[in-house]
Amino acid sequence: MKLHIEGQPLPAMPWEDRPAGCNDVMWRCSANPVIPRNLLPTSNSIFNSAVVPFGEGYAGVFRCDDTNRRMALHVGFSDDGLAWRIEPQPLRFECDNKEIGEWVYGYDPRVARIDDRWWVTWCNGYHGPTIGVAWTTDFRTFHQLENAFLPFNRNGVLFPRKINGRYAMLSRPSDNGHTPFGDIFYSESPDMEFWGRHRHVMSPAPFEASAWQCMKIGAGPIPIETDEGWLMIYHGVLRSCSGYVYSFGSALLDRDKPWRVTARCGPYLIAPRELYELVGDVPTVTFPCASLHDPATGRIAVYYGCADTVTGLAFGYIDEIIEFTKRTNIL
Ligand code: BMA
Repeated sequence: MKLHIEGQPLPAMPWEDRPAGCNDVMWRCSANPVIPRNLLPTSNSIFNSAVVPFGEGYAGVFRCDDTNRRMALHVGFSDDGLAWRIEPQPLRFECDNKEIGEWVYGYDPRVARIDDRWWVTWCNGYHGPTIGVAWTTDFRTFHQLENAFLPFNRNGVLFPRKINGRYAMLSRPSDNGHTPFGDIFYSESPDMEFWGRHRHVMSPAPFEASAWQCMKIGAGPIPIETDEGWLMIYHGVLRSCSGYVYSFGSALLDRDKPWRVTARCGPYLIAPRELYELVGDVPTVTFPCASLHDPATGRIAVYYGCADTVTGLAFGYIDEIIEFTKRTNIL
């Protein structure tokens, strides 16, 4: 039986067929890195960014660190998902509360469409990193709400619909530094302001079972709903002799109780291998924050930060990723 995948039709999404001779579950775009570090005259690096279908094309919220090495978010637009026009001015949120709306820093955005709003979550500086929440309908004006959690937290990723009547978010409690630990949790909210009913989703894997994800993990793109459950693509970190190595893989979450993991891959989908993933401001990082998919063909394109410097794209088929997740399950 054909897998049912939720989502809006996207037949013209960025895509390349699997290269001849490639046996990998996911493969890289031949134009990688699709977003260079200096797309803006003032950018040191553009990576870990979020894109969504918008109007006739695409919109996004991009992590652009400037040449002061300050972390900022910028809005961008694209006709094809590959060539981006990124606004030179940093995104500024409108907020009723001065204390919450005061900009300190922001990074690693995600964007989820829920009904007729696009919701941005990002790692927001408020006495340390926590999860900022804002919405827009036009990618011009963004309305910022309260931070979802107490510091310290990172990798806040919304589900694309209410679950059991409430908004739902994955996150990863952390510390104020280069967090050497981290589990994924699930939280619910009636209104996007008050978050509770926190549930544990998953911990790093045992080193002996799957070393690329043995130190910390964090959710990546917005989960995709299928009749096999929610497909969650997430990053995992290994500490090697020369530092942290960020790879990504996939897990399946129960549709109604998404804190229940039904399958989790052993091998990674993508790990730092190409020069632009191995060399940059932070070497050996592949960090996914967004994906586009077309339900009818099952195609998925994952946007991922490369070496904290540029942005790459990787392609795959959702049914093959699900089959891989179940076949290599380490639970
Ligand atoms: C994490 C985040 C990411 C970054 C990664 C590797 O803690 O700060 O933005 O890509 O480290 O440096």
